[in-house]
Amino acid sequence: MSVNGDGQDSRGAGAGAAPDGKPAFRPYRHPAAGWGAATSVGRFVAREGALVDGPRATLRMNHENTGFDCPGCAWPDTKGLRLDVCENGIKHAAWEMTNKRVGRAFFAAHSVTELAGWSDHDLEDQGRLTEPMVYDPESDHYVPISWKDAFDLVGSALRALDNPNQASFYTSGRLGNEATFLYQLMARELGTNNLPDCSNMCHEASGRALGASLGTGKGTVDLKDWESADALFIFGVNAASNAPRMLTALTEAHDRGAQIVHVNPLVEAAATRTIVPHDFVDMALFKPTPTSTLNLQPRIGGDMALLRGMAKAILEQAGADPKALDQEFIDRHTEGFEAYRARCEATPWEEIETQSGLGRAAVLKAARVYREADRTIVSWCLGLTQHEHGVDTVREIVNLLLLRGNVGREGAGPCPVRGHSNVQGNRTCGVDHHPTDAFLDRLGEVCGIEPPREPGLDTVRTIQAMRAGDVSVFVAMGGNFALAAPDTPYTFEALRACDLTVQVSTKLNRSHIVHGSRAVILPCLGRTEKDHQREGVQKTSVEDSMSMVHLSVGMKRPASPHLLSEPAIIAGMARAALPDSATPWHWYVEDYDRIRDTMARALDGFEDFNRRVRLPLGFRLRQPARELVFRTPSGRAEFCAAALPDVVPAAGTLALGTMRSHDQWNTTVYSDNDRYRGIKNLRTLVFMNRADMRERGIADLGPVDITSTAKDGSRRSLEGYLAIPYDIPRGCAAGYMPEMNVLCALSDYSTQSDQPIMKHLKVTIAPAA
Ligand SMILES: Nc1nc2c(c(=O)[nH]1)N[C@H]1C(S)=C(S)[C@@H](COP(=O)(O)OP(=O)(O)OC[C@H]3O[C@@H](n4cnc5c(=O)[nH]c(N)nc54)[C@H](O)[C@@H]3O)O[C@H]1N2
Ligand SMILES: Nc1nc2c(c(=O)[nH]1)N[C@H]1C(S)=C(S)[C@@H](COP(=O)(O)OP(=O)(O)OC[C@H]3O[C@@H](n4cnc5c(=O)[nH]c(N)nc54)[C@H](O)[C@@H]3O)O[C@H]1N2
Ligand SMILES: [Mo]
Repeated sequence: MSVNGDGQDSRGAGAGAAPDGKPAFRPYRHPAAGWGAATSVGRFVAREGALVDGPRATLRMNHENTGFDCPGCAWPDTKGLRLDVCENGIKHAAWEMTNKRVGRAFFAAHSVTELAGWSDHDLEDQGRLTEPMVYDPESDHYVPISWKDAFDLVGSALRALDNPNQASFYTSGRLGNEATFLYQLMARELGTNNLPDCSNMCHEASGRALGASLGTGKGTVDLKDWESADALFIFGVNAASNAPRMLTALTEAHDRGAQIVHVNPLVEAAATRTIVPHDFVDMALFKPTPTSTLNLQPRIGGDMALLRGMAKAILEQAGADPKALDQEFIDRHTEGFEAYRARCEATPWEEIETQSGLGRAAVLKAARVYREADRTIVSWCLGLTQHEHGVDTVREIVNLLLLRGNVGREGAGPCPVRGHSNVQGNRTCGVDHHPTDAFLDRLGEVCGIEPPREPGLDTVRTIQAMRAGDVSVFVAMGGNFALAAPDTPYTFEALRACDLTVQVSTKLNRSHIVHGSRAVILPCLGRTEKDHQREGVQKTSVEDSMSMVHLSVGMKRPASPHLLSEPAIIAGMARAALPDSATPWHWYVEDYDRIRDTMARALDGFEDFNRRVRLPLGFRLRQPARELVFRTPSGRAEFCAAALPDVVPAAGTLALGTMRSHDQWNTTVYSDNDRYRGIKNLRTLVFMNRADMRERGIADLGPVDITSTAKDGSRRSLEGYLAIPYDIPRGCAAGYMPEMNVLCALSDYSTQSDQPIMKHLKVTIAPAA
């Protein structure tokens, strides 16, 4: 592929591997997981040279406090089932444990301008970073720098700012709780709440909606609830690829006769059948278990109309069947029911059908499943959140649950599927650009600092501020900001406008190549590695999607003797930036128990942290809503009577959602294949309905140009993508992030959540010019 200096061509950022064959599409007809997954793992682990460590490491993954937490997704570990690992978790760990290294010789051999022409896959595939590097503008190379000099450089840049709000501190959801706590303490001691994080791009909408409805920003259910639910509704998640351990829960639910309804414009692999890889008998017999009892394919953005229709049906039935509603629960625990009922009555069925893209019969079918279940869990991921009306949609889930008292009891409740393995813990431990006064008061008191009170910048606003020159120092604890953020060229300009960019990373990526006038790469230990400090080998803690906090301990020899742990890097930067700080930064790093002791005093729910986190399965953070304690203004769970948004694409346009392939971890693309969707050797594609293709004269695998129109009328294009005829509703299209971030205008973020609208771009698609 021809690329310009940014590794981009007219087809977007070159994220993928060089394809090793011709693009091909053949629908996948096998169960999810099973032997396909096992074979893929074998090949992958061998390629990374993690042959010895790969399989052995997985045996140590997700152990009761003696192994490391899977660095992959945030799905909880099944109690007792220590082998509950998955293809993508193993790949993710093996990618970190690779034998490949990128050291000073590599950087001496390749200038940054040259590396800018490499694909993202090739950058990361060089292996683990081994020592701190600084950008040398004279030679256009990264050159080695000592840790001390690197910290001094960061510290002097931070000290030189007129105002601490000219710095912004990003977190990608991998960071352990202890490092997270130190990181936000450093930012606040400096005097800023500029703590953007990756949840600004994934579950911000869920947090805000659950906070407004239930007074807690998290889900209320745990895995035990999954084991006793009668009905499971799974909205907008590609579980077989992105939360594969959910497959275990789905097969168990199916085996005990629960109803499982998947709601997704695409029928993903998890909505068919699976062979759970650790079920050796099923594996040997090729025996799949169904993972779905009903699949509904709404239009993109049509979920809220479906949920509203289900609620309307329940309310209509309540006249004849008083048991359809849990009136006692509604009376005792909720607020706003009458307004919500009126809103449902006033929403005509025709509107529900048009906006959901589903016939009335399908909506009633879903309502019947809900009506007939005593205990219902509704689970969701990005298919619901990355929309303009993501907050209203999640609140509609809660509305529906409240109607039948499905909150605060066993086997029932809302359950967002979080992304990165510790993204939830990051928020709990203080990474929040909009902290509450109560949080800041206590932090200030316990840590003896004067925390800033004005809200900080989130991801979108950090990019705007960098571009405008209002933020000049950007620090990223992990992640790949340049590619993960929307509007790739704009984000690149923003990063380049900085005086200093600091990337704390394990692997080389685009964010090292697109940098400020000054730039440092600070390489850190990965979660799989042993973290030796003065008082011995350290453990860190993480929080999963269901609020379980437990320990993770690395077991592998570090990729290089020069790596530092994330807490040590934060402490190094903090000491250099805050020479007069009374915070005992280095004393904390000598023994993470000391950090935990402070966290126990500063954070709600972390009392007695060091003891409780050492219990065999860790401990569960209190969930007030689970106990029917609602920290809302009314003290009750609050219905939301928002009107349905109009999500029907204008004539000639399509709604396009960006998503991950099976062989990818966010911006890390392992290969150009997407097994469960039947794709080989291709990422520059767009899935379309066959009728939409015919109408536009587009052939199967025919080249097309895609143009998005932003809210402000500005246009962005990708050229030469290949169209794949797919089972997706008319008017809808889908393709891969991060390549398609080129199409997302930075200004197109939700007015409800400030999240970039990554699942609902307004596009036209035409045969390539
Ligand atoms: N292997 C692997 N695991 C991962 C990740 C990874 O990249 N690779 N990423 C992690 C992270 S950070 C996150 S946040 C999660 C993301 O997990 P997902 O939310 O599964 O991520 P996406 O790939 O964006 O898939 C979104 C799903 O939503 C559907 N969808 C799109 N639009 C709509 C809509 O309007 N309505 C409905 N109902 N569905 C819709 C798509 O068809 C797709 O199935 O996964 C985490 N786990
Ligand atoms: N169009 C579109 N864009 C999206 C999305 C979408 O659905 N559509 N999804 C959004 C979502 S949900 C998310 S979460 C973001 C993801 O955004 P990020 O979290 O910023 O990106 P990742 O690709 O997960 O980051 C990968 C990099 O993390 C570093 N890394 C890996 N492990 C560690 C570690 O242990 N420590 C440290 N310090 N670094 C490590 C490696 O250097 C690696 O290159 O992307 C968002 N962007
Ligand atoms: Mo995410």
